[in-house]
Amino acid sequence: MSTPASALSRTARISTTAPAAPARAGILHLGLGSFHRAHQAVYTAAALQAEGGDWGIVGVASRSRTIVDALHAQDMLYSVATISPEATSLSIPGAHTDAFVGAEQPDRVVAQIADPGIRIVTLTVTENGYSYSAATQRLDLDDETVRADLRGGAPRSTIGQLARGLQARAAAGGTPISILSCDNLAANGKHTEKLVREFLQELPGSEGAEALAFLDRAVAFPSSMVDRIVPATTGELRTRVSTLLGARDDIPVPAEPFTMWAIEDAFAAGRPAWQAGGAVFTDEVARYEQMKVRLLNGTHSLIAYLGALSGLATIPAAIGIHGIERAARAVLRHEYEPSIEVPSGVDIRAYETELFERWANTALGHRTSQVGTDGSVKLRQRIPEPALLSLSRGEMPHLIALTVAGYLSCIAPLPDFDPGVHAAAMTDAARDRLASLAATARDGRELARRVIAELHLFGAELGEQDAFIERVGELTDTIRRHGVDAAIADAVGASVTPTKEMLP
Ligand code: CS2
Repeated sequence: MSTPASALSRTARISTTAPAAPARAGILHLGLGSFHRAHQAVYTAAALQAEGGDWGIVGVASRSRTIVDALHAQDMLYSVATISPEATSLSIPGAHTDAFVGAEQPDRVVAQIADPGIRIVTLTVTENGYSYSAATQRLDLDDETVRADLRGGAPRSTIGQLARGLQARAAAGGTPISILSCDNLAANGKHTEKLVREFLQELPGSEGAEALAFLDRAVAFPSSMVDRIVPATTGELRTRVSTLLGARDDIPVPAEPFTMWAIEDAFAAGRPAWQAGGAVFTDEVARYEQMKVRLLNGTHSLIAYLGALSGLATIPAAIGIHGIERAARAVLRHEYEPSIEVPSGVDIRAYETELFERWANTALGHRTSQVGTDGSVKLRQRIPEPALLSLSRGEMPHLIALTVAGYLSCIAPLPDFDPGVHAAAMTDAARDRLASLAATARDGRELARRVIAELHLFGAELGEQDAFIERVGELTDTIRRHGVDAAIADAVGASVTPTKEMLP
């Protein structure tokens, strides 16, 4: 996509920013998906434009060649289409210096982490990508890829790659480096550090000792909260962007206008001037993360499952339904908001108003099936703590129970229930396991008990909350017998009333 500036400026209603001058790489990014390209890459391009510096990004796609091949064919460029019902604007971040596929060149991932020129490794590998076992609350030693990585050879898991890369860096002199997680996980920096340390501790004898000492001395794991709604790219967007640009772009990324990045300013070897793109450096990342993961992501899951069960393809279509909007307002106000500490300077009312505007962005076409995908790992981040907090106050979190009932109805439908095409399009690592539990469950109550109390899908503590599990089962049965609208009416109606048996 070598597009002359004149071609860009001819695209009348489109505002574009010219790509920054190529820099030398200082960042290795694992997870070259759409989110990274519409978020960290955009902030990095702004930083390069404002202050320069050797902060170009080498992008590593985990398995697929699509983005890597297209980036190479397009001079490492692509467009971000910022889409609202009012306007579309295109920008071309231009922060990448190179890209490759990690599964094809795992040794190169290790070598890049060891390269002293690389001073930050950023990660967007999704909640699924950390090889974390909720059951043991540590590195998943039952995971075949982790076990193979521990045995040696070229590492394939993200944690294995980080650990082996840091080992190689330690052996090569131990230049300081920062590992920056940009995934929707509570305390994502500490979480990543804990898993890398556990990997190194699992190595035989003193094999991990040098790297562990290096971690103590010169490796930082700042936490960060990332936020921007980035739907999957469609063929329609590719055509539209190419027409607007007057040049072919095979990998444009659609994104909403809103964007936010809150980062703990604790880097071991410098960082780009990401504030030039609007990033906030703060000691309150944990609060930002909690606010975002519960208010935005938790409610997003509810909207996605209720929307899919209502036969709706997109989040804006779902939030346009009165009952779903009421459910979203109720979960925010009564169940998520009381569970968070609002970061200083954030106006929570304005934040919530903006959330509804963002979800209602009809031009974006964010799909219910995309948000509903991987619920087994996403919900674990979003629901157990606020649910347990409500329960400890003697209040039933009816809308969180409805979120779980919606999830079960979509991913593990009981034999006589068809959740529809949008639910069928949701992928989830736990789908087969849950489907086999559903196949022999008598009703929603039995299914909820098996999944929450026996499988501990949402952690051991929630597995002991009988009244909550009962409520999930009841709502699952309501969805199946009377439809999703009836379940919404039931949960919203009950949402502020403590159940009788919970009253002191
Ligand atoms: C969504 C997120 O897919 C999901 O689960 O809730 O991807 C959400 O769009 C982003 O976190 C917004 O920052």
